Amino acid sequence: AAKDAAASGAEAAADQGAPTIFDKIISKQIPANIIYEDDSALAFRDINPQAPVHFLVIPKHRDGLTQLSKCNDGHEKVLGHLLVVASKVALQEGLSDGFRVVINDGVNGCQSVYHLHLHILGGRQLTWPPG
Ligand code: IU
Repeated sequence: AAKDAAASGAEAAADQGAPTIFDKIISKQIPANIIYEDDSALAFRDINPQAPVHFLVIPKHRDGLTQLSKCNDGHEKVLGHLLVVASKVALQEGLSDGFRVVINDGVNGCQSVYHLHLHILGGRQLTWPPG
């Protein structure tokens, strides 16, 4: 219940445009292991990796995308770009035998940071279904 309350609080803050920890990574206020950057996307290694390779791809301009379920038709270009970046960086990271892309959405999806992000996991045989 405490975790749910915390998640709802984070969601509410982000919806109001409050900076998230990822905004601070984008602005280089806090350090991250950045492995790819362009005008609209950033990829960096997850601080708590769940696989030998685990990185996140995020939009630099959140533009209302606190979570996937807040997207609209105007987000098609950036959403497509994030997937292209995910694939390019996965190959750059040596994941030629395959990888997984995950977007956690909301409380039931175990989302903890309300700034849209793709998880890319690989470097070992992954299992299915996820928890
Ligand atoms: P989630 O899908 O919102 O649960 O994922 C958030 C991820 O962000 C999670 O895997 C964290 O380990 C990761 N992360 C990070 O890489 N750097 C940070 O400063 C913070 C979280 I806070």
